[in-house]
Amino acid sequence: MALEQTWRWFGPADPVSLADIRQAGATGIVTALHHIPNGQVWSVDDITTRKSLIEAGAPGEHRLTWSVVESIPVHEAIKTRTDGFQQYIENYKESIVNLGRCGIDTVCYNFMPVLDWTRTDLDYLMPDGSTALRFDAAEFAAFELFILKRPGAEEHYSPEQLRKARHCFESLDEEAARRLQRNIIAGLPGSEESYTVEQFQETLDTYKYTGDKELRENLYAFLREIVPVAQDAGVRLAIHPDDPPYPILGLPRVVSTEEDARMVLNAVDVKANGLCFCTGSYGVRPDNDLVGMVDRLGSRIHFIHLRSTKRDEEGNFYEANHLDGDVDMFGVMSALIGEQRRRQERGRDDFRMPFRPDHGHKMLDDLNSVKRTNPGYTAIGRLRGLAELRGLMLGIERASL
Ligand code: DNO
Repeated sequence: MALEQTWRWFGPADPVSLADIRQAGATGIVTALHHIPNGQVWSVDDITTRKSLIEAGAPGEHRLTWSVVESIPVHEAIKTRTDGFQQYIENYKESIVNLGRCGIDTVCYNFMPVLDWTRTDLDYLMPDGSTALRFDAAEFAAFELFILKRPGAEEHYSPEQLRKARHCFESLDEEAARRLQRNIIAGLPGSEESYTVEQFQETLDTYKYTGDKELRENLYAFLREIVPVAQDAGVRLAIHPDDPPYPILGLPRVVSTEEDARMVLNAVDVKANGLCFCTGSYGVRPDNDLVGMVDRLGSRIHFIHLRSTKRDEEGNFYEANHLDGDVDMFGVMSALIGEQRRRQERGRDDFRMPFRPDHGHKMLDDLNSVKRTNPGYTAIGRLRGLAELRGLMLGIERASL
């Protein structure tokens, strides 16, 4: 046995095709119905059509399966529990039931306010000539303070941070400032939302009455409604952590630490309520002990994102190669394989533990080609990541037989 090797695919328009994924050696596809607007029901028809496209293959061709849904986006009204939220929850339930009927049993989602993942630089030059995604705290502050001009933002920064942010802003030419704004609010792949500066501030304002406590309550109230439905439908839910895993833009953050994850699991204490264990997101915080998290929370990890970041004390980080950076990938992989063995020994039927190489550098032909790959979701960088992780997995499994 081994963990299931999966790959994120953004649908028929993804420049990295199903045929490419087959050659990368992944067997599971991670995807979503990106064309359905947030909040609307995924019908059985739509799901079946996509599933057939993924699972069709010429005779003799190695077969792909739709392994994980990433993501059914959670409508903002559910997070703030404002106008229309009840209907959006009903729609969410219906989508889960429909997925279960189509035999798709793992659904990833997140509960990050307004923005899904956030980076400031999508082309950070690495010493080997490839480029990585990066979060630069001073650039982010420059955007928040001088481009967005968020009221009250200064209070969240120290005098030193304010100085650095101003210096950073003053060094940006018009194009660089536009690029920074676009990177932050125009929507990274999979985020489904895209804003202008005005719309962005308006959306931030909708969190005026939703602080940390309220967001947690709204998440748990959402879970109390959807988890029983998922459990009956044979679907496992996997919440993705906050990325980056600390508050930004004055917004609440409730899935950043081990304690947060444990509270989510305890809110509805059944197997269907589980985690997406993203080492790249949790790993940005030095106080998250990733290997210990797998040991302690592993029985509820339904989906895994493997990626490493390299952080510094100022809150900056870049995405390192999968086996470099701050994440102890050997330790994490060993713990995950241990968890899978425990599941098998206990006769659990959910020992298919899907992981995907999360993100990858832009490298080789992807650097110069006319092909526009989605930031982080290049073919070759992820291929390198998957190959390294697969080798690590095989080595650990063989060595511990
Ligand atoms: C970024 C992704 C996230 C993730 C969502 C899950 O690359 O890991 O966008 O898909 O947060 O809902």
